[in-house]
This record gives sequence, structure tokens and C-alpha cells, in this order.
Amino acid sequence: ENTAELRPTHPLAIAPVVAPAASVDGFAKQFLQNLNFDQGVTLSNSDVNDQYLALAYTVRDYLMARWFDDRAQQKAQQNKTVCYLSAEYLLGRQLDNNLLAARLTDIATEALAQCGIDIDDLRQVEIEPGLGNGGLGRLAACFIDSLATMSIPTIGYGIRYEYGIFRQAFNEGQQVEQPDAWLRMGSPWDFAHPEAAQTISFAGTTETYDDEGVERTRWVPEWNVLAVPYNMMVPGYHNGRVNTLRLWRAVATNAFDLHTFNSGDYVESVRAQTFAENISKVLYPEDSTPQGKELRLQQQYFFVAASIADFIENVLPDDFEIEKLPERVIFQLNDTHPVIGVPELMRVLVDEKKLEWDAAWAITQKCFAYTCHTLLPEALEVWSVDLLGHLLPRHLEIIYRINDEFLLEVRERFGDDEMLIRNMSIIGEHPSRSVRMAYLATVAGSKVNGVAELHSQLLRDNVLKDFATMWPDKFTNVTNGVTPRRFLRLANPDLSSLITEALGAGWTVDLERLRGLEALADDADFRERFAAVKASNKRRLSSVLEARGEAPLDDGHMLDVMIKRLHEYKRQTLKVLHIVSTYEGIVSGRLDVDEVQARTFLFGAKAAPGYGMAKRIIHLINAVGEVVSADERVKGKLKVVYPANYNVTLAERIIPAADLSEQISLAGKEASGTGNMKLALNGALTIGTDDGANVEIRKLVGDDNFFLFGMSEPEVEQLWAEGYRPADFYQKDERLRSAIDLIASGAFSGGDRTVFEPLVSNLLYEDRFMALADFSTYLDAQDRVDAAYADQDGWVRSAILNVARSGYFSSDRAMRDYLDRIWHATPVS
Ligand code: NTF
Repeated sequence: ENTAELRPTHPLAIAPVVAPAASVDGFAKQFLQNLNFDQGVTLSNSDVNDQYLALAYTVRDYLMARWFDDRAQQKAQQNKTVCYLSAEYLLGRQLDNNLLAARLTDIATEALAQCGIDIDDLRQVEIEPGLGNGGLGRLAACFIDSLATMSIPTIGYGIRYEYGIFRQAFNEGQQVEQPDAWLRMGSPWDFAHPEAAQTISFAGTTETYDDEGVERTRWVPEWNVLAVPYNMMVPGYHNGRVNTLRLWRAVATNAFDLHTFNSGDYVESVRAQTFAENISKVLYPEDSTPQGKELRLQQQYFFVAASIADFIENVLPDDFEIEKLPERVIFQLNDTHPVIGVPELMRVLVDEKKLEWDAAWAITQKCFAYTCHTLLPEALEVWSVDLLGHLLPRHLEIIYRINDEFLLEVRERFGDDEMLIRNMSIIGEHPSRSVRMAYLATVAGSKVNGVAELHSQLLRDNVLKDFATMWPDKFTNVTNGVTPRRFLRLANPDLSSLITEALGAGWTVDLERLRGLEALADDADFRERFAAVKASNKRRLSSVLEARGEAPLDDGHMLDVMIKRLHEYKRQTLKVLHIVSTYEGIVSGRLDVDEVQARTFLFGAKAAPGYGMAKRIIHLINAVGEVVSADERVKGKLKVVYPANYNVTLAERIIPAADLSEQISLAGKEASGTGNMKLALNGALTIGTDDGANVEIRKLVGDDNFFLFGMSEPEVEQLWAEGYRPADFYQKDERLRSAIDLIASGAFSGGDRTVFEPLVSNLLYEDRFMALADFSTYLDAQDRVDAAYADQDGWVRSAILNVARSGYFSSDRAMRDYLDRIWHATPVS
């Protein structure tokens, strides 16, 4: 690559790029060199951040040659590339992952030890890039890991937010948000490429013009911004492959102020440039509830337009025939956030490449596929026509034409059924004119997939029913998966060693091999060792919590975890009602405290800053925790732990320690869940509803090793249809009444009844997610949990079976499914 346009004569300049020697000495030498020449310090003058950065640079150095090779190969070969378009990548820390992928962990540990440095101290320094909210962003990160490990040419495209998901703190039990300045101490894992910047335009008008006898349309934008790519390495596990994650940062163009702010006020016009740079400033912290803000649409168009242009201009060869685009790329739309890419590709093909509309549309339809990640109506993005037309006037015209032609097709198929036409139109009329992005994606995509079997079924039956009738073959399912490298091999080293000892090392890339553990569930010696690993993971978590100023975990407690975004549909409140009910039972004498199974309830959850009810629930959890954990009548049997700022790094410590996994969403609301998979894979037993991927987990691990409760999705539908009155359940169930009354009485708010009143009345009179309806079966299921836990041998056996039967939930399998059903791309050798 170095020699492409230059004519070097120096022998070193002609030689291929090589990695440093893969030895302790080679590593130490490179590390010290990076410390000296990149950080500008000697070892004795360096601090821990210098050392961390030099270590990161060193790991990079080992991956670099492979990265060059893989990019050159991508350009040279005519392989189809998966372009994963995602507004979020919740990556987690990079150091350990990259050390593992490059087989450098032991070498680096020893080399640093010889420099007098404990690598563990450096691990702690890394601030994780939190460029995502929750499941959707973490899924994208798992997928690119698997694609690299499977040698699939992939580019992950996204946004390099300057501030990722906010840092959560608690002030008197209430969430406060702080900015996440993750770049402050340096960002050793990415490479800026300002020379490869794309200019991205906004607003203005459109006009028609005569192009040698052909009438064409062009967009005359009003302002623009530079999209500067930052490349990150995505190394495959032990296969030498290094793919690229390309994240775009917004930088003002020089022309910006001259064009729009030509006021003669130099200082003001320079200041105004920062307007454009706001585009990549901050991740929107809403999970599943888009706000329809203009800046967000700017972000979406910004990264998608830059990505499409980048692929066409820089990845495809110069003489590429654009008609063949579908042979070379699939743009996978991670939810509706990148869907504006559909009219953008049409604009590029029709306005710039001057293709006929029909030809352009045929290409576009083959180049996109759409993954839907939700069922909540409020999570389906819509953009007001006014806003979209103002920001992207040409795209709105294109969307209108796509819609006109689509609705003609609907009429041809189904006749002039005006109701149906209105329901299927990409443009919604009520409450105001808007573009329904999920519909646009469905019309444009070659395939539409849900993320778990139940979810995909409900998409076909409800949310996108008419589209599924029209195009049954367009719809498919790919159940989510998680990367076993990060969430088992790295997060749970002791269990990994135990598994490798039993089965060999191949499971890391072939997770179905975990089936081999089934036989060992009946082996008392193996059970003992498995239990010892769980106990040691709990101790490790306990020290992590202590270091954060939390109370340590008590021995003998079942660790009962609920870790996920705070959302009403996920029903953290139902979990709180269980805790309060148990507490109330002890205090009132209904339960004998000496008979109660000791439990630590661990929560991890952030709430969207503008989501009032979710924040109240956080407050309630903390308030209940404070009272329950301190009440002597409980004799330390119930503890609530809620560490602030739950993130990937903390998840990696909690998951291996968990005994019980709470997956208690109302059936039909959680599209899939992925925390459920990570916990089962690490030997936690699930208590859960028949929702999302829980359904598949239960089928695989077996009913004996899973605690099912609650209404099924059809039962939920039926209860709604009959008219749901939560207060009836309150009246009927004494345990429920006592628990709610206790909260309402002010017992957790210093006697102040007003604090949780909105929460209580919401439960009693609205309860959209039917927590009260599922309360009694939930408590029954928790009784079954206690009984099962009392038989430790049986519990450990079930935990082993959970691990053994969770291989299906590897993101490698999910990638195989995408490849077979949607992408049809093949690995490179
Ligand atoms: C989430 N969706 C779903 O709520 C989870 O059930 C699922 O596991 C993940 O996606 C990954 O598929 C969203 O965050 C969003 F934004 F689509 F609503």
C-alpha cells in the first residue's frame, strides 16, 4: 500500500509492513519505544495513563500489518462487503479484547511485569467508549466482532460522538446525569483521516435543469459540514483478520461561515462554525423512545450520507459500474436510524450518476435490508414532513415519489381500498403529516427481520401486517446473539478455563460445543468446581463494588440481578414489588425471617434524562434499598445494591457472578433481549416471561432449568381487549395490596406520601405494562426459585445445563443466519 503512488528506492520502503516480534522482549521494546516517542516520557517519569496509552499503541502495532492487508484485499477482491449502518456502537473497553484477539495477553502481561508495571492497573484506566444506549448498540458491537472472527469483509459505519451515554450518579437516590468526556485522556484506538473527509450538505432548495435535453433535478443546499472518518480496528479472534469500524465526526468546513454568516463579524462567524460541529457532539440518550429532534435527523443523515459516499468513492474501484452495486454491498439498517440512506442512495444514483429512476430503484432495493428492534409503537421513528423537507428537501421529494409508486402497487394488488392505502402509506397524516421510517425501510429493503422468533412473528402479525401480506418472502427472523469472546472468554476467565479443560479451546468460535458440558452436569466433582467459580466471581464482583463505595456482597446470598435500561415495559417495578412484598411479609410476621432465602437484589440501569416515570422508579429502588437493607428485623437477609452508571465494563463483572437473571418484561414488548443470553451463558437461571428471546432460551435450556411466569402474549391481548383494571388485582391479592400500601404510606420516603404517589397511582389506574396482573404468578415463581436454590446441588446442575445449552445464542450463529437469509456474502481466505 505504501508504494501505490510513490516511487521509493529505499529497501525498507519497499518491504511489507511487519508486526513487532511476538515475544516478551519484542513487546517490551515496542512498549518502551511508544512510551518514549509517542507519549514523550521515560518509564520512570510516566504515569499510569501514559503507560496505558503506550500499551494500547503497542497492541495496535501488532495488528497494523494485518489491517493493511485486509483493506488492500478488500479493495483488490470483488467480494461483497457488509456495511453495517448503526447510529450506536456500545463497544466496551478495547484493551483486553484486542490483546485476546491478537494472542498477546500473556506476552503483554509479562513484558509489563518486567517493566515493573501490573497490567491490571492499566486496564482500570481505560474509559469505555459508550457510543450507544443499550441492547441495540451492544448488539452492533457483538456483530462486528463476529463478522471479523468469521473473516467477512465488513465495514461498521457510525458516529464518533464526542460525548457518549451520560455518566449516571445518584443524589439522594435520584439519578443525575453527567457528561461522558470519554476522549479526554486520549483515544488510542482510533485513527483520524481528515484527508478522507466527506462534505455533507443540508437544507436549501431543489431545482430542475436541462441536462443535454434531459430534465433533471438537483439539490442546491444551504449549508454543509465535513464528515471526518475515524477508523477503529475490529480484530477477529485468532484469525489474523482486522476489519474496520469507521465513525464519523462533524467538523466545520471553511466555507461554512462565508456562505451563511457573511456578516462582516469575523468573531461571530468563527463562533458560528461550532454549529456544524454540534452534529457529532452527543449521543441522544433515549433508548426506544426517539424524540424527533432536528439535530437527531442531522446526525442520521450526516453519518449515512458520508458512509454511502465513502463506500462508493473509496472502497469500490474507480472504474466500477454502479449498476453492479448490489453485487458488492449490502447496507444493513440497524433499526430506522439510518433509513434516510434509502432516499440518499436514490439521490446519488438518479441525480449524480444520472440513472433512470426505475433502474436506480431496482438497485436500491437490493442494496438495503432492515432490522426492526422494537414493538413499541412510540419507538417507531417518524419525522415530520416539515422538518424533513426543510433539512433535506430533495430527499423528501424522493420519498414522495417512492411512496406514490408503492401505493400504485398496493392498488394493483388490493384494489382501491382507501383505508388500506392510508394505513400502508409511508406518509402518515395523523396527528400531523410525517414520514414513517419503518415503512420506508420495509418498502425499500430486500429483507426485513425481527430479532427473536416471537418478535418476528408479531411484526408479521401486527406492526407490519399489511406489508407481510403483500410480500411474505421479504420477512424473516434472525434471533440475536452475543459474542462469546467478550461475554464468556474475557468476562469469565475461570469458567472459560474450566470449559476449556473439559472440552478443549474450540468453543470460543464454535459455541455449540458447550453441549459437551451436559454430561458433566451429573458429575459431582465438576459441579463443585463450577460452584467454586461462581463463588469466586461473586467475590470479585464484591471487591469491584467495594472499590466503588458500595457494601460488599454477603456470603450465602443468592445474587438476583436485573441489569438493563430502565423502562416501564421491562418492569423494574414488578421486581420492586417482589422485594417490598418479601420485606413486608417479614415485618408483618407473615413470613418467618429465618425461613427466608437470603438474597442480594442487584440493579443496574440508566433512565433517559427526560423520562420522568423511569427516574421515579430509580428513586423508588434506591429508597426501598436503603430501608430494607438497614432494617434489623430483616436480619441482613435482603440487600439491595444499585451501583450507579451501569455500563459494559460493569456488566462484565456482574454477569459471571449472577445466580438469577430477571427477564420480566410484559409478553409482547421486549423484542429480544441480549442480557438474558449473556446471563444464561454464564450459568444464571432465568426467571422470565414468555417474551422476546426468553421463549427460545426456555425451549433450549428446558422448563426444569427456567422459571416461567406471567401471561402469554395472546393472554395479554385478551386482557386488554376485555378492559384491564389494575385496581381489581390490587383488591384481589392481599400480598399485592400490602406491598403497594406500604409504598403509598411513605415507608420508603421518610413518611412523605407524595414522593411516590404518581408512581402508585400510575400502577393502580393505568399500569400500561400490567405489572399488577402478573404479580401473583411472579411471586409464585419466586417461591419456586427459593425452593430450587435450597437444593444447591440441583441448582448448580441447572446452571451448568444453562451454559451447556446456550451455544445457540452466539453472535457467530446470528451472523451465519444473516449471511444465509439476507446478505449472501462469503468469507475471504
Ligand atoms: C432493543 N431495541 C430491544 O428493546 C431489545 O429487546 C433488543 O435485544 C435490542 O434492541 C437488540 O435487538 C431498541 O433499543 C430500539 F431502539 F429499537 F427500540
